[in-house]
Amino acid sequence: MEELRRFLDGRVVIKLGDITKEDVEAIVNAANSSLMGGGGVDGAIHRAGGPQILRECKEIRSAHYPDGLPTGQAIITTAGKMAARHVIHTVGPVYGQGGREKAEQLAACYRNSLFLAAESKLKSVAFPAISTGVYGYPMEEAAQVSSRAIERFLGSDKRIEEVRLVFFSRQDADIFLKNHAFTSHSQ
Ligand code: AR6
Repeated sequence: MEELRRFLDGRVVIKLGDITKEDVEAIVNAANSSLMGGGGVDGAIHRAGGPQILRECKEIRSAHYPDGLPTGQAIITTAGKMAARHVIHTVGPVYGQGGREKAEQLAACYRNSLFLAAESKLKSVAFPAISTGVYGYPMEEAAQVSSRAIERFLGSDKRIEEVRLVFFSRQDADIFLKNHAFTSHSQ
């Protein structure tokens, strides 16, 4: 897993690799509102973690979200067989009309996932680039929205020590690094 850069006094790490291998307290899943699994990073997380994750998602659906998890919200399960201890499942927006609303929903995914991690006393969280695969959000725009949301959260809440942004391809990482809105670099 290759580390590319750090921002915000080292609290944000940009990496290249497969998020299912990340050794952090929580990895974030780019799920859909059914919470029943899917393709992309969602499929990879359920495969790597095993059936326990789906069992917990089903319980959470029936107890709290019979109609599905709304876009922008987040829930937490254990991580099954993965190195991480927990999975935070969030639902990104499907890109399309209503750019401002989509950006607000994408920012909410990052904010709500970080808040849930902090409330659960988890100090390190790894994110994939939510919505930038099947859901079609351009990486250039997602880079700005996600970095702003992360910086704002970390500025006002000191409980999370490390946020890793894990990109699956070098090309995606490069687009992120050209378009992010982090205000301070460190290393
Ligand atoms: N590690 C890190 N990043 C990954 C991995 C991985 N193992 N696999 C894919 N990515 P996507 P979305 C990147 O499509 O756009 C699912 O079917 C990928 O290159 O996984 O939010 C769900 O069930 C891309 O940059 O999520 C939903 O129905 C990013 O992860 C829908 O897709 C997100 O791509 C969600 O779509």
